[in-house]
Amino acid sequence: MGQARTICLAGHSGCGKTTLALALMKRAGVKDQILFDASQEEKERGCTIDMGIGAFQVDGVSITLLDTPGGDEFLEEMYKAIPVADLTFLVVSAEKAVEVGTERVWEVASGGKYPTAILVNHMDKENVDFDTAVDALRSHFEAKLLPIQFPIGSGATFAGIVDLVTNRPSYFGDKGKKDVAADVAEAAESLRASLIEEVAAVDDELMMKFLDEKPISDAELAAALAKGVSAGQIVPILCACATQEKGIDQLLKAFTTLTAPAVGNPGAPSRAVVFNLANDPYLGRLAFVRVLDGTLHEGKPLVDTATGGKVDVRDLYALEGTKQKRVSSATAGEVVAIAKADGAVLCATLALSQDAASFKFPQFPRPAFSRTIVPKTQADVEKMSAALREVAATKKTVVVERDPVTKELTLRGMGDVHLHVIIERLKNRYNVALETRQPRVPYKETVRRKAEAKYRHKKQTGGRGQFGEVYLRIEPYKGEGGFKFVDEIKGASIPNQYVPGVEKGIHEALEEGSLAKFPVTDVLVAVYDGSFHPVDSSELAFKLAARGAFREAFDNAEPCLLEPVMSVYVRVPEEFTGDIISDMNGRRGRIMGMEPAGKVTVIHAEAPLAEMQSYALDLKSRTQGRATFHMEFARYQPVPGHIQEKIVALAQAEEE
Ligand SMILES: Nc1nc2c(ncn2[C@@H]2O[C@H](COP(=O)(O)OP(=O)(O)OP(=O)(O)O)[C@@H](O)[C@H]2O)c(=O)[nH]1
Ligand SMILES: [Mg+2]
Repeated sequence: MGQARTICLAGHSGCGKTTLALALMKRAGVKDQILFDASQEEKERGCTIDMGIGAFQVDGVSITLLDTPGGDEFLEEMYKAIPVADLTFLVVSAEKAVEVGTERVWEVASGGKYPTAILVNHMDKENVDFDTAVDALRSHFEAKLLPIQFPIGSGATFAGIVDLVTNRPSYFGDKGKKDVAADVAEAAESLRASLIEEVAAVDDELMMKFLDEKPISDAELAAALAKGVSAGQIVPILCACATQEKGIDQLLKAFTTLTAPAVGNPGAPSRAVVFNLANDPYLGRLAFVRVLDGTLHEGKPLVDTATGGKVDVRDLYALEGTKQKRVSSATAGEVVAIAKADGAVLCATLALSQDAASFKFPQFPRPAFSRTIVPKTQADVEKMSAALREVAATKKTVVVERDPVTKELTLRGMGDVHLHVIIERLKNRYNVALETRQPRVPYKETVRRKAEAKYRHKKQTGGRGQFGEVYLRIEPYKGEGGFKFVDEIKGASIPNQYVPGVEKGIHEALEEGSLAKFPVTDVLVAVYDGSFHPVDSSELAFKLAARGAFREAFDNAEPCLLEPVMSVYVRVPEEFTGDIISDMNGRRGRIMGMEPAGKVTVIHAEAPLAEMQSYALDLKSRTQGRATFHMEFARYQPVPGHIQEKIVALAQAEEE
């Protein structure tokens, strides 16, 4: 992957990533308008929502920059960008280096295992101090954090940077100026000494020289540093001020000097990874890929290694700045977009053959905030599903699904802001107007004890009448599928040809219980007797009789409501555990276990879905956004009596 590098910018919201990206591209000579934060939804909010992708050249090396959002509900962009980047710059503010978003990036980057560097931005702000920021970072993150730059001045007097690898100062305004104040020189000297020692510690050859007190050249130090950074052993720290474009040249240089040329194989069969999908009004589904091996050629289809599905590589586009430019091929290391890539899905590995190795992404966050979506007009109903499908295909953390019990269409995402953005996007791009509301809880109904009933369906209307009589028994049942039908009919009291009608009637009755019209589950129904009429009996008559008998028996068998219980995992900084546990108790939750995981605790609890529908919002405000959670369906359990009464009363009120 010699001459192409991918650099990711990640960090807490507002730390200046997009400002930096713009400054970097401008400085690298991009002349066209740069389309970052350019969607209507981003413009309205003034923050990044979708990964921004831009490309430019630095010293003959093609750089692709991935600008990710810091907002916690748009977290998936980081999960897609960090793994494909040669280096991730964790951007922090010199004012407050460690914030929620900083911690989150660190977690996604597996504590620096994906090659990571830190950029201390906001160096122009009043009273900031580089050393203080470095100390804060060091006390939070366990890794070899090494400044490779030292700022000359800070705040209004941030005037230049000493490069600790070469021990040379450069001033932003005055290129010729080379002298440094004694205190800066001294601080830089001591940081450089520890840089050499720490870098030597991860490089055997350098270590030998260091121990033998032989001179180490700047080039040797730089090469060992790049190796250590690429291996995730060293996290270098740099500084800048994005708004005044200070430190930008130095940062551009670092994109190439801190990343060792990767060992991708340009001669190998082509293989690429889809790390981003976008919808372009002209180019259709745009699949951004990073080529891992070999060369991608226009017109040569690839297969998805997970499914074997074919993906046509019709039109290939490279980026110049943020503008698309047609190309006919792309080699290992490069980032290109495949247009009209209908068969491509997020995170897929595309290769010549299905046995090629798949590129691994970390486990994505699981969206746990659901809202029911309701189209505003009939026209919206028609356009809705295609638009929803397209939007959901571009995001791992947006799921559209139909609840099998309530039949409602739900949109699941990371939180209310996230879902709002999706709804706005559907309006802005597809002209589909949707409303959202809290989903109905998919309750079910069952019985607590055995009961019997008989029901005679008899109608005499002019010509042929209807007649069927069914005796049945209902009882609680724990077997598979939640239902069992037993034929205990003796002596043909119900002739064989009518038994299917009986079964149908029962199945229909199961669809809506008599408590609150929720489906009935966990029941066994045995039909043990009945009677028929040689002329008037029919399958329909027996269906109606069975339905009637079922309803009567159900009402007599102490029917009750069941509710879905979720298995919930909350990751929370220790200081909040007490609060989270007591809140969980208030939600009728049960704590199942607690496990420390570094500086956070993972609380495992079970709680009814009815109490968890706004948890994403509540948890955020309770912990200032420092906790995350996900939940999955565990099982159904009976609803406590007093709550059941309320639900039934509400259902009856709705009925009227
Ligand atoms: N004083 C000062 N302000 C800055 C600096 N960098 C960025 N800003 C300002 O901070 C605000 C947010 O900057 P963005 O670049 O949008 O922040 P971001 O990190 O991309 O934010 P998200 O996209 O939400 O993650 C803007 O008003 C910038 O002008 C800096 O170095 N110094
Ligand atoms: Mg941004």
